[in-house]
Amino acid sequence: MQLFKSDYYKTMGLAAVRDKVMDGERLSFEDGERLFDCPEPLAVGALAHHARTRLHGDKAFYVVNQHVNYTNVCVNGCVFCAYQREEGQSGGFVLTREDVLAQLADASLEPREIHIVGGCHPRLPLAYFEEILAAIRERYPQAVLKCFTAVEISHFASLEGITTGEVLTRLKVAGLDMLPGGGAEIFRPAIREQLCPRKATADQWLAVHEEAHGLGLKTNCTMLFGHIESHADRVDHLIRLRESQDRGRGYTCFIPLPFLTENSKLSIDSPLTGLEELKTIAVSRLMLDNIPHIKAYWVMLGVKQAQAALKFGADDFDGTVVEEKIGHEAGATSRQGMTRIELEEMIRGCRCTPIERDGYFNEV
Ligand code: V47
Ligand code: SF4
Repeated sequence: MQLFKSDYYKTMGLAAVRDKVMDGERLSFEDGERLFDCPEPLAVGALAHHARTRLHGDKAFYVVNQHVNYTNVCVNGCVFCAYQREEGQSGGFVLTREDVLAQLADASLEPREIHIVGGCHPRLPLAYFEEILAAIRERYPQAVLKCFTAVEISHFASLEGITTGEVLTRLKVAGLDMLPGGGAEIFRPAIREQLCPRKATADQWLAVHEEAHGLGLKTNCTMLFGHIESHADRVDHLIRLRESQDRGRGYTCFIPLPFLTENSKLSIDSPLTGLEELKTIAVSRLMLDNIPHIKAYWVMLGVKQAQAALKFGADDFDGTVVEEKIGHEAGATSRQGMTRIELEEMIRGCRCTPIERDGYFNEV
């Protein structure tokens, strides 16, 4: 393939990076910056596609899953978040355990993954979450319960006056299998303090994931990009995740989340281009050599961009989702939910082979 010729990469300033990718060698911080500086996104994308193909061939994964958001009331008030409401503010909601069960039942799916997250509510006790998990565990024994971000786990711990380890242990007993990847945002303190000064710090976020790994729980991880962060901040974030994975091997999937600007208090000078989104997904695949899967989250990317991402390093299309609030409050124009048949058509449309998976990425 012309794109892989070393002369071509020499003109892009990426000859050494190309050789490392071809040899399966780990990329450095400077390599990550060089990839972002490359003027030609296709050159970066081709390397990421090579790395993705080496891992997964032409497979693209999807899951029959369902998202439930139990509350939008949150004490953190992150500046980018269009979803959050103050307690008592109009539009605020809290679901009861019965509401959660009814939402799951309404979809008439047999989900293999149930994704439950919400705001950091000032008063919901840990018992509320234990009861929800236990009830779902009983009704959906086949589903992987991927619930509560590290930020929520830290919040539950401080409300209850117990450690995050105790929270994780109690939730695991109630039925928790996995933590979703949300709340990571950007780790570097100078950016995090401007985006979300009240939520768990980067060190706390990483510590909760590593504690979860120690308890045998798998987790995902994310990066929110395209706001006030620099390329170096993105590379730093990816390397911190890679180092964390070296310590515990518990991360299954990385989800790059492009910042959606609607209804947000955060105004930015230059919104992301589609190519910058794709390049960031590609650099993520290349830097995160120890995280098996990269998700093209169609809800936030839009379906067509998620399809393109499958050629820029991503190998997972997420799933049926059913109803999503966080991205849609922020202006996501993607629809609510897709069927298994539609997901397979989208994947085949990119000449990839659709593979249905469970929450742990086992093929089903
Ligand atoms: O933590 C909030 C992000 C995340 C905006 O683990 C925004 O499988 C863009 O983490 N524009 C929640 N993003 C979503 C998430 C996720 C989604 C799907 C699968 C998994 C998984 C995880 O959404 C938040 C935050 O980083 N977010 N506001 C916004 N305006
Ligand atoms: Fe709360 Fe999460 Fe929104 Fe931050 S991103 S305000 S923690 S709901």
